Amino acid sequence: MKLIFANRNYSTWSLRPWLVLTHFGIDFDEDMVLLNGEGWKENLLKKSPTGRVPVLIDGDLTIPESLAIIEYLNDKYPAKGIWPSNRKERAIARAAAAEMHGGFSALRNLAPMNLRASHPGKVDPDAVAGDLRRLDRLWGDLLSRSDGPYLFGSFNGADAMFAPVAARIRTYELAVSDMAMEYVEAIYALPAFQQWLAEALKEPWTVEDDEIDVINARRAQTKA
Ligand SMILES: N[C@@H](CCC(=O)N[C@@H](CS)C(=O)NCC(=O)O)C(=O)O
Repeated sequence: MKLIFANRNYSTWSLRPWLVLTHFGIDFDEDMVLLNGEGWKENLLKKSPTGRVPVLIDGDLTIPESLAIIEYLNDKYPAKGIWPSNRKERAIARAAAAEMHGGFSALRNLAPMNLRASHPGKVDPDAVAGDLRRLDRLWGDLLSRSDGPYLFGSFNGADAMFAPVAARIRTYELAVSDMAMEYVEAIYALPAFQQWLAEALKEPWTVEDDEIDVINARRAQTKA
């Protein structure tokens, strides 16, 4: 089984299935592609039918979507607990994961993951206030039910989906509840996350489109 993924510093969708594979001790090969540099998109299109990553390849099967990869891993390794074993809990976990996959667009567009960076105050708080309110509510409800430290007690697929949000909260020092902050710390404490972070910090590449100063300058131009 092989996971094709991109720049660890920036690639949120890559991080999610990589965390599941690594945390649950599933053996896999890595194939890293770049989201920067001459011909990067052509290279990506040669490896991925969607021109995007992550892609999981298992024999003759190609899965080019993060959430579908996590579902496949759960199907293939049902005893690992990638989703909760209880049917209702599993439905709640899947709903949270799907909400992350399809929602939180302000956070995703205006606060790109940039693991090496520290940019407090550079994200317009009003623009992301609605997403942060929802996050506080969702994480708060799930953590109160599970008693933490992860959304369903121990780390699972839902936490993998939200891990890049934890990184954004740290990088931009976004204002969230104390409970959400504790959850951010729990994500950072996960050995698999630390492993990804350590590799990310070694990367020399810059993806301009994911740099907050570039995003803010573009927003200012559009408003002018
Ligand atoms: N819906 C896809 C999104 C994948 C995605 O947008 N990946 C980014 C990297 S984080 C990408 O490949 N970007 C390249 C591009 O937009 O050309 C998923 O969940 O896997």
